[in-house]
Amino acid sequence: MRALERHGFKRLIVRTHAELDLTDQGRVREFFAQERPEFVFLAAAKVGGILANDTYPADFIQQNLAIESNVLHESWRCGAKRLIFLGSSCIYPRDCPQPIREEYLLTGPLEPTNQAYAIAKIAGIEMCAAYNSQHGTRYLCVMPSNLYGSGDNFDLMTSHVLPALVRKAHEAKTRGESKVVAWGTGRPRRELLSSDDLAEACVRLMKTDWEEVVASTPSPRLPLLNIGTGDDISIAELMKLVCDTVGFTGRIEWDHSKPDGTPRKLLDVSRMSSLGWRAKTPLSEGIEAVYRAYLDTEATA
Ligand code: GFB
Repeated sequence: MRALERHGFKRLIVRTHAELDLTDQGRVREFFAQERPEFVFLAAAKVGGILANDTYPADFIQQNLAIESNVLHESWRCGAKRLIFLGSSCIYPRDCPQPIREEYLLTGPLEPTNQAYAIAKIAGIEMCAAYNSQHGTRYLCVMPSNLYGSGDNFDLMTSHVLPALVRKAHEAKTRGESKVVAWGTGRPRRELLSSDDLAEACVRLMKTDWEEVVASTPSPRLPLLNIGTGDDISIAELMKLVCDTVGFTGRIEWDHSKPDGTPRKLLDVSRMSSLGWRAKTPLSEGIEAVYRAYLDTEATA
């Protein structure tokens, strides 16, 4: 929303989850028939961190398949000009060469902890390609790396790594604890992208001539672009940066009973660079912003 307003778009049509359940086919059909949007950004999804994905695979696959099937189909029926479908870097094979190119999709087994979510998102990519091929739609799929940003989820069981570590370090500091416990071994590496940078990339892509966008993807049958920073960091290094930012000086311990997940999922971002876009938020600034966002939620809790 902030990126669209910054680019001067006025007629923004939005609904909160409470106002419109995108898994409800009838309600989605009514909404699209009534609003007839020209440009659709499908960012809504059932999302969560590694433990949530590992614990609730049925929720992740059922809700995400329903959301994308309803929105992609009704966007076509109402004649939307363009659509951007957001997925995640976990769609790629667990052990594919790094950095990961878009062409590596479906070339190997997935990471088990998020396979249900990944297959739902891969189905969405295939649906975009199929509608483009059969119906002439202009659907583009973008795959961001791990995201952080305002409005993030700080629940310790369902959140992604950065908000979780920020909350854990803050609580350890304010409680005067001597240690903070993170999950896994700390050895996996993750590429952390600001949601504001992702939003800017998506608005720029929507404003870019369709032929130029398609020419930058692997092929019309794979309308797919990675969006990332091009750099990754180990979870252990990330935890050190978070503790420095929060001001926690105690010990960092690792709970090996929790899964590490994919060892690494660094995206090849050369296609987006060739379109003239690069992520610009330094991770240190991002961590400070997440900490400020957490303190704001704490203050209003
Ligand atoms: O961000 P995260 O939950 O998801 O975990 P994934 C990233 C890494 O951080 C894992 C470690 O190796 C975790 O073990 N980690 C350490 C922690 N401490 C914590 C903690 O307190 N909380 C969390 N959440 N992680 C997700 C996929 O995988 O990536 C989703 O399951 C989606 O489907 C998302 O694709 C972007 O990066 O491992």
